[in-house]
Amino acid sequence: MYRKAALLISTLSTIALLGAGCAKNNTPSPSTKEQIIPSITTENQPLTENNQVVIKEASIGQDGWIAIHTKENGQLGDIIGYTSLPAGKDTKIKITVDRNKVTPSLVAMLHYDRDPKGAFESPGADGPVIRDQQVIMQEFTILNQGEITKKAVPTTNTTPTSYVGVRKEFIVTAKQWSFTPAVIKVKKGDTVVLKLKSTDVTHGMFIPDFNINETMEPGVMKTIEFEADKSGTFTYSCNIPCGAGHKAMSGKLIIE
Ligand SMILES: [Cu+2]
Repeated sequence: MYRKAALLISTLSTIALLGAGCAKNNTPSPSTKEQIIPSITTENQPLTENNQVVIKEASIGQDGWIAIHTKENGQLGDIIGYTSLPAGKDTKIKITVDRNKVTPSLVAMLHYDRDPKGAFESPGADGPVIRDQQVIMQEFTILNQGEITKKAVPTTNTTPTSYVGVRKEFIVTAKQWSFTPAVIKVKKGDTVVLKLKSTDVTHGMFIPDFNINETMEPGVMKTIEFEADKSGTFTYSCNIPCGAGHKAMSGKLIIE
């Protein structure tokens, strides 16, 4: 146990220090609901067949995100996948990544969800969570890297390639009488992931153009997924009568 703690300290960050402290003293974590210490714990793992990695454990004091970065030549690279991390602690968090960009080592990093809330904006408003001047991140190894076929990247061919859709995730919060975000923007070809939640009463998520008709119960997060296979501006609205302002409760889905 002690040796493991020492190893963690030598590799990374505050989390490791805190973790080791807890392990040695065998006392419960000092975190309270008001003050959750942001942390992330990863394990080396194979990439799953459906291109997912699993984060062992993560904690955050306010709603945020976990982003997976590549690591090349010792440097942090692009974000190749992310998922939302609601305030609190979560375990076994699955994140879909871009298989063609996976590097032998990946880095999981906590990010804030700042205004405009619900959409992951990085680079942009949703910067990394920083505590004691440290970014909260942890590196892990992809054990089956050798089996992952890399797509050949043409270096001399300058023909523009058509847009390859990516997975875009949004946390959509409903409350009397609006949706946040009120505008969701993606590109044609993207996979849209909506994590639906209500903070007051039962609402609905109705997007007739994509055959979506879901209820949003307070306190329950529901994840839906669909392909943005046509471009245009579509309306999403609440279809469960939820009070005086119900009819005005709508948002725009813009697919470019
Ligand atoms: Cu309503």
